[in-house]
Amino acid sequence: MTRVGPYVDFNYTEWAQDKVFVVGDILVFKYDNRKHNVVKVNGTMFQSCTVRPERANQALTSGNDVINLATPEKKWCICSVAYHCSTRGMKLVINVMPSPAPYVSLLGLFELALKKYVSVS
Ligand SMILES: [Cu+2]
Repeated sequence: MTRVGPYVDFNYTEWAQDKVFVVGDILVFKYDNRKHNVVKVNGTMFQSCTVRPERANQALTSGNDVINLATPEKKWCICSVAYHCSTRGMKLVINVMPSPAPYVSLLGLFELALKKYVSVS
């Protein structure tokens, strides 16, 4: 489980840089919901810190928001309150990697192939 604090003036991009997120991880945003929110946005909205109304309606506002990282993709989240995103650094982008499971089965295939080769020779 990875926790992201409710910090303003904190460099989330830097914080996320050395963290590896994989499918199955859970991202928890804990914050004072009278001051902040969490909006999932796309890359363009992330860059400009603007949120289209339809996204704003889907803002997470519980103060204890759980995001299941279910698919390998880039995820962008910002706080859309006041200028928290553009001037206080409340924006987070992470890269969700595929879960290690496929590599395990690939290794299994490789071992099978290796055994077959050995038995033939
Ligand atoms: Cu905020």
